[in-house]
Amino acid sequence: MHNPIYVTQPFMPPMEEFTDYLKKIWETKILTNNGQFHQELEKGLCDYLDVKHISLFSNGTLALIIAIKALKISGEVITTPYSFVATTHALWWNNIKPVFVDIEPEHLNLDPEKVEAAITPLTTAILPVHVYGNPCNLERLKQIATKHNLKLIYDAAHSFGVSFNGQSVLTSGDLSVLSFHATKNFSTMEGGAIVCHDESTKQQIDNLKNFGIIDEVTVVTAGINAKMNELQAAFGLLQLKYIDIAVSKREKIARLYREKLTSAKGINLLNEIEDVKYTYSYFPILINEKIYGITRDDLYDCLKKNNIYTRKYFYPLISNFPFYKDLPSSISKNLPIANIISKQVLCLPIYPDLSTEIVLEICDLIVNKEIK
Ligand code: T4K
Repeated sequence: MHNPIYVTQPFMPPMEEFTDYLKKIWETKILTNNGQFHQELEKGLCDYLDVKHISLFSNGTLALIIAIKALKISGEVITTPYSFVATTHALWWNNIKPVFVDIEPEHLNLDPEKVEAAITPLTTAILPVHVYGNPCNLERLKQIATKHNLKLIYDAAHSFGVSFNGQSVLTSGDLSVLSFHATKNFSTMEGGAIVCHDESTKQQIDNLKNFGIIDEVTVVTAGINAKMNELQAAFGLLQLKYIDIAVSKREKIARLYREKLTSAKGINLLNEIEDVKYTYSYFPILINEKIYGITRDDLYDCLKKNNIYTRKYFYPLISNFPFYKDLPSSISKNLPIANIISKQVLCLPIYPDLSTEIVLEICDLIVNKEIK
């Protein structure tokens, strides 16, 4: 049998090229605090992502926490239960009450049509997620946020390089937050970023991630330490050099899955949205056990026996974790679609070095249920 196949693996650039960066770091002895590579990566990402300002962070979760802090959000925030826990944890770290609203069934993002009913006098913001890189309904969410004078922060952890109608999704909302974790399609090992639209917000965010320090004798706010270091930034610069190759390999894998699984009975794929440029960070399938014949969990176990490690992103729902389950908005009757989808979803392996042979093997196992 082949080696274990994981849901993802980072794209590793040639090691010699990283050694060149290491040599420079050893020469200059600058390891962190807005060093040369940090500055180069911020500039490189602004150019590549076609955004005005970006602030790098040591990870995506701290970037989310600071994004919420920077906009002085308080009270209640409307968000999705169908995400990685960090989305809601970032609210908790800001003493904010999460208010969960259900997702729409087509692309599994926060359903804008259900948002307004959840707004109260305490609501100050909306925190949606572009789940698996499928853009949320940007226009509708903007309308609602404007009408009710709410801030709009997108958790764009899955949306590196995604654009809609030729424009980066990161330009939507007040702020967008990226994750550059090892499992993401662009990685700095651990890392993240906030995208904002003006210089003064960027300055404020930079202050918040660096203790509030302006210069040797000036501290303007009670900031935290959430800086990206030079090793992370150097790795990011190399990732950026190879990102288009990495994405095109992912695209090939996604197309092959689509071709082989489209007509599989009981397996549903998410439709791609027209005019979206995808970067294929995840490949979710939904298993309708009545038609497919076995449950999502059975399929997960069977693939595992074949050394293929899929993931149930996102099960359990955030609203079902003990920590959040007693919130009024967590009751399952409020979140019927999210509850159904989280029991059906399975994310299949997708990463640049995944071979065609393995993708075909995975598809065969799923379609023919020839699972030993
Ligand atoms: N918002 C959203 C919507 C997110 O999805 C995330 C993170 C965040 C916010 C927070 O951003 P960060 O603070 O993480 O930057 C993973 C990641 O830890 C997490 O970053 C990610 N979302 C989440 C969806 O998935 P796990 O617990 O599933 O990861 P893990 O360690 O089991 O890795 C999955 C597979 O990847 C492994 O089986 C093997 C492979 N792998 C993993 C690592 C860490 C590697 O090949 N190399 C590695 O170094 O959470």
